Amino acid sequence: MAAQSRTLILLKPDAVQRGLIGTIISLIEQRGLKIVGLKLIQIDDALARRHYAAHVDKPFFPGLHKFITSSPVVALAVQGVNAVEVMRQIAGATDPSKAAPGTIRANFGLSIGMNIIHGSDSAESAAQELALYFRPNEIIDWQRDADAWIIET
Ligand code: DAT
Ligand code: MG
Repeated sequence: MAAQSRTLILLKPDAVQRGLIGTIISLIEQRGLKIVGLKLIQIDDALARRHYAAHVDKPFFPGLHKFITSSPVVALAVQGVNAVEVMRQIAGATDPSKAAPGTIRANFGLSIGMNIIHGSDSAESAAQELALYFRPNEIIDWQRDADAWIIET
C-alpha cells in the first residue's frame, strides 16, 4: 500500500454549534481518508496558546483565542495518502470568502475568524498537534477493509 501519513483536524466551535459535525466528518470519510482518533474537547487557555503558538503575537490572536475556547471542538486524527495536503485542499483557503468553490470553508463559511475547520500544515506540525490532542493509545491503528478499494497497492 502507498505510504500514508496522519494529520490533526479540528472541527471548530462554529462547526459544532451549527450542527455540522456529521456533515464534515462524512466529507472526510467519503474522500477515502480514515479516522484513527476522535474526541469532543473543550480547549482551555493553555491548549489554545500551545495550539496557536505561532500566532500568539499576531493582532488577531485575542479574537482567535476567544473563539477557539468559546465552545467545544471535535478533534480528529485523520490518516491517508498525503493526508496533510489532502485535508488542507478540501478545507480550502484560510479566508472562507476567498476559498475555492467546493471546499469545506467555501461551502460552510464566510468569515476568516470563523472558518469551520483546522488542519495541520506540515508533517512536523501534524506530529506536534496530534500529540497535543491525543495520547498514543487514543490513536488506533485499525484495519479498514475498504482500503483495498481506495488505496492502490
Ligand atoms: P490556517 O487555519 O488556514 O492554517 P493560519 O494558521 O494562518 O491559517 O491561522 C490560524 C487561524 O487564525 C485561522 O484559521 C483563522 C485565524 N486567522 C488567521 N489570519 C487571520 C486574520 N488575518 N484575521 C483574523 N483571524 C485570522
Ligand atoms: Mg495554520
